[in-house]
Amino acid sequence: MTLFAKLAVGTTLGLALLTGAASAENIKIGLVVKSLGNGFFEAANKGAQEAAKELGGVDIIYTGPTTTTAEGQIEVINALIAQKVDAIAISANDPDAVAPALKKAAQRGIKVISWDSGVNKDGRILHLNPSSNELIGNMCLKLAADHLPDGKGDFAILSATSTSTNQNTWIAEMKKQLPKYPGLNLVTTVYGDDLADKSYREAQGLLSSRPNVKVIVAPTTVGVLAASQAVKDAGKIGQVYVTGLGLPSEMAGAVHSGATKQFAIWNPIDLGYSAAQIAYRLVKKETDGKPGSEINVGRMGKIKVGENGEAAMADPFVYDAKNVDEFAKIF
Ligand code: RAM
Repeated sequence: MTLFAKLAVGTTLGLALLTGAASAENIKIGLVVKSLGNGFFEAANKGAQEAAKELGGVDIIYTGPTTTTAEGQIEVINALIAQKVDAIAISANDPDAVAPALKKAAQRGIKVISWDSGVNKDGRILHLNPSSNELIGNMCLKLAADHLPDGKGDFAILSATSTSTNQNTWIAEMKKQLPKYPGLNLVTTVYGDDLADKSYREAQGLLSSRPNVKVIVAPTTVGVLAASQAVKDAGKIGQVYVTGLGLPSEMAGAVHSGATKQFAIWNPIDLGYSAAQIAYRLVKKETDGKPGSEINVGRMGKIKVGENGEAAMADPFVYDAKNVDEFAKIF
């Protein structure tokens, strides 16, 4: 580009006149989610759209399968390759199964990152965690202990799918850190696949087959909502508590009914915003995203990629009867 063209870029007119239609095309970022219809991902999309608006010349293609399967995501990835997107930012239903399709995308010059739920190292440039995995694991245990008298009793985990990278990582962290909470006894882990009805049935199953379980910990926004509904419908409020990771907008009712006292989450809008920012910076070659690099993420500041090729956004926050309504208006 000539100096004159460079100066002209930035005014729409100059861009159209001097660089032609092809390069005036917007940068296309495919934001692939575990499944459509999940409020958490809808909030993340809000943030991604915000980043696109701020950066200018960016289209976010919000997409995902209708159910939380890797097969569904592979189809979506192939469709994005055919659309010739510039970047794919995926929250994966399986760390391995989606990798070959993502490698194909990378071979065609598409910048691939994972966020929220990771893809194995060879399938992406970097992975953006919402927060430190260790911290999330500890927080889930602390929330469970805080719902029990003297922090003592049986609890069960209601997770998303059994192949979900983020939930599996957090559950592994919970198991690792359990010795810090000697009163807590983990009896079982069940999977609701981030589907409202399956999660509800799994929670019902826990209530009937595990009468000693006093707390259900669901490290998924879909699971925690379904479990609190199941506890309420079973008339077990005050006997069994539900906690974990939830959206204030979805969990306000559960807090007010007493099905949960507290739950946690990071800001999903910020997470989607950050994922879109990172994808954009990679497309623009402002960063290579390699371990050790620092990436500009707009209003979120800078994010550093660790030696393991992963970065973390911010700490989770705890919601209870005092603050849930205020945040319910946001996400
Ligand atoms: C669900 C999804 C998502 C997870 C949140 C906490 O919406 O499983 O991946 O990060 O819960």
